[in-house]
Amino acid sequence: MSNKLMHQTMRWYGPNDVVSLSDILQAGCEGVVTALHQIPVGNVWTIAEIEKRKKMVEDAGMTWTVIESLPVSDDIKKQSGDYLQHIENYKTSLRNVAACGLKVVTYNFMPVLDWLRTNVAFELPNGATALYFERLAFVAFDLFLLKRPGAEKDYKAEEIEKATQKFAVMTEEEKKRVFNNAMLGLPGSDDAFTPEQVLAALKTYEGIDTQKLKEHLFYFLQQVIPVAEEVGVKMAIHPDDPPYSVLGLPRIMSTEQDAADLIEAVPSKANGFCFCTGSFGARPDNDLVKMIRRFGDHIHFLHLRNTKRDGGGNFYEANHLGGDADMYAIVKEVLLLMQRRDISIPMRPDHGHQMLDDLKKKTYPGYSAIGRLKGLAELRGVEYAISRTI
Ligand code: DNO
Repeated sequence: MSNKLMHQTMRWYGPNDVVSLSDILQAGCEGVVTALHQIPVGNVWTIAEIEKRKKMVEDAGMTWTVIESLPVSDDIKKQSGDYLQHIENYKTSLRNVAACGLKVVTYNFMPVLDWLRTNVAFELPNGATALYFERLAFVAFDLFLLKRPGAEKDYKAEEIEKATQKFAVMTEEEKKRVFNNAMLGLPGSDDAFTPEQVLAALKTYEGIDTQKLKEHLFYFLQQVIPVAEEVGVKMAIHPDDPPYSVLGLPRIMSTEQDAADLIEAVPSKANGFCFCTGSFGARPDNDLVKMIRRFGDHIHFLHLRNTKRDGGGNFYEANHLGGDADMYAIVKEVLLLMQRRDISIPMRPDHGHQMLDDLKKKTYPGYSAIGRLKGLAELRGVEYAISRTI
């Protein structure tokens, strides 16, 4: 019997991406994961725009397998302003993507910022670079660079003390780097946020705690999941990255309990996950294999990535087969899951080191061609080997 293998993809940021569709095809991908970043968040994705992007991918010999992301507006997350209209627009977009034959839609419910790192070019001993989150540098950024009002309430006295010491010895260049990295705009955009914009956006979340944000997520899902079911689309929430509160903002998709709450709130196969082993894996209390087993029926897309944590709340992005996550056990569990469900789940090697010729290029942080190709090739080998023995 031949076992089903994962459907291999890479993220493509669109026509402006320095990594071309041909590069992705050569890496061995069958599909790409992309989004219409040019459409403002909250607006409808029209069939014409979706078809245009789909054709580009298909002309290059691949399929547009997953949308990452169809973003959810901050108004929906806060239930403010035009949020009801945005939800209606989201439903229309779901109908439109389904009409174009697309089946999986990734989104996240992180307020204001998407993923966050303090250094996007952390030099590894071998000369390649990785994405890095350094807790004290982040605390120092929050307290002394962003100067968020009330920030000191979110940290322990000891942590503030250490961050103060750290800040005192940080060079101007380091300060600038932490600042710029924390202010990076949304994926697919080259525009960074300004501190004023971030502080103003944070202020609009006053009064929205974890409980409220979860209620807003569940309300959103109650509205859109019936449409997703009707048109045959699977929704896949991406976990918080990093998986805990940052800048005083609530985070609600960080733990196994959060994942269980999501499904319980709107029980449907169309309500599921983009299971990101890098994001969930940055917390030592998330047992990734157990979570795949528990939520398997709701896993519609996989981000395979590995992080290496230390005791101090820091982590860097390790090799795909290195780091704290047991990639062998994860891939094996995914193979068993696909065997049981008799499907092929789309995956992408999430992020990659900047290495070799790519060190000279400017790609979106984490999205170089060679580093991801290396990750994909290693994962593919592990998967192939395990598939022959189960
Ligand atoms: C970062 C990505 C995230 C992800 C979104 C999904 O590299 O994993 O930006 O695409 O959070 O909505």
